[in-house]
Amino acid sequence: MAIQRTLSIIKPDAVAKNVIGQIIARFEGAGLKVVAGRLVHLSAAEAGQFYAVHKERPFFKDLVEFMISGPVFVQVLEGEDAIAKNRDLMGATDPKKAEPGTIRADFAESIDANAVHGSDAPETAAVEIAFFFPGMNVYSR
Ligand code: IDP
Repeated sequence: MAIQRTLSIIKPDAVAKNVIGQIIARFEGAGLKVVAGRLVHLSAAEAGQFYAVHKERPFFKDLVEFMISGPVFVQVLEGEDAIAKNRDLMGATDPKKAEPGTIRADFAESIDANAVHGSDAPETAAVEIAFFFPGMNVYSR
């Protein structure tokens, strides 16, 4: 299996709960490395651009409002099969349907406030990483 990079976002609900470290510990425990990371408070334009793929969906406005409701922690995770591994650790989009022991089962309240984002494919990972970390700000280690 190849070494991959994926974009992970710890969303405003989880940042407000002060569980950034606990969530990162899940990634590290599964063998993923944080190779870039920072807190950012998105503007509505940035959140809308990031989630542009969903702009026709009925939940788009609520999603953007939620994503700008407080700071988020954006990070790049690197490791074997990082994209799928991160998605497995996150659990299902709706925390009520997420497997016990997943990040969303343990830290998320609702499908709107669901603690984390993770890229879903190599193409989206590349675009999403470049969105937050253009240029030289990602370090392999
Ligand atoms: P994902 O985050 O598990 O990849 P996506 O389908 O890409 O899920 O949706 C992006 C985000 O939009 C979700 O994490 C969730 O916050 C929100 N979302 C998705 N579906 C719904 C819905 O049916 N109602 C409300 N919010 C939704």
